Amino acid sequence: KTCILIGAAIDEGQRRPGCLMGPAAYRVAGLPQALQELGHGVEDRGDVAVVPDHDAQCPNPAVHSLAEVVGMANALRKATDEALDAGFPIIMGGDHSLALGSVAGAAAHAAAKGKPLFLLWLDAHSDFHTPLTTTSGNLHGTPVAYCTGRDGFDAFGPFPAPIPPENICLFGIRSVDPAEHAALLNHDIEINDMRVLDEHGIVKPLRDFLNKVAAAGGMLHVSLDVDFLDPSIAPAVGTTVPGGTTIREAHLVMELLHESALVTSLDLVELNPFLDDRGRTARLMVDLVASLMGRKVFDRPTRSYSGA
Ligand code: DIR
Ligand code: MN
Ligand code: MN
Ligand code: MN
Repeated sequence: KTCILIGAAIDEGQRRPGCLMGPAAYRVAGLPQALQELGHGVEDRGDVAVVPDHDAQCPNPAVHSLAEVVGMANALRKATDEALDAGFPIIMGGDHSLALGSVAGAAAHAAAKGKPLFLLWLDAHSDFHTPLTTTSGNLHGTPVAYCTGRDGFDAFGPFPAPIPPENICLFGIRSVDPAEHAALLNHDIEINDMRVLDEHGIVKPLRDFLNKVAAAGGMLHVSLDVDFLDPSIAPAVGTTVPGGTTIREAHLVMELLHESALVTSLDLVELNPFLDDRGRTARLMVDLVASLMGRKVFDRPTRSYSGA
């Protein structure tokens, strides 16, 4: 595979400065080398240039930094769509507001190819606010809602090909705001919160979803928020929530994704290197990407995802 690295240096989708150093931290932590060691080609396209959209408007006064977030979304939508023509895009964030662009780019690409797009959201949070319902005003809490085509995103333009809620899988969530909770009850999104993972483990819920993707012949975008991981192993994130996944669980997710051969694009989001402890979170994220891209201790017969 040719991995296309795209830097999305944005931290305005939330209020704690530092995520804009994420792309640099992934490079310092050796992401390009790890991919090369696995035999992949690597093309680093640098950090995308952002032109803030100062005409962007939103009726909710809580929302902040709309111009910058819309500017990043516009740039990343194009960059991700183009990168999908050339290889496997890995978007190095940056806070989760970047997914307002990356997933839109993947959706545009999938629509042009006549394929359905599926979305796997590895996160402590559901990110299902709209700009109209958010009380924090932090747009990193909104991308899943945008992907389904919900109202309130006028400043971003229409989502290219809204993703049917049943093609979206939230995985690892354990922090949901009241407005998100109410909206999720009205949408058929697959919700694997930590309770589900505690009860059934990682494998069954993830394989069920992957079988759905395979049966539909779909493309699969994976969005990995650092806070999917437990804060004890991944401290470099502004919104830690206790009770996250362990190192073993996270690697297992990545290995299952690799074996499925279904993943077509990836976001790495919310890493705040300023909060890290000697780079351990950045290095863990690099190791997880390596598992997703084929690193393993021993080869095992690959399970096929036929949708059966
Ligand atoms: C919270 C924050 N639900 C909000 N969530 C996120 O501000 O809307 N943290 N996405 O990572
Ligand atoms: Mn998130
Ligand atoms: Mn394309
Ligand atoms: Mn989160």
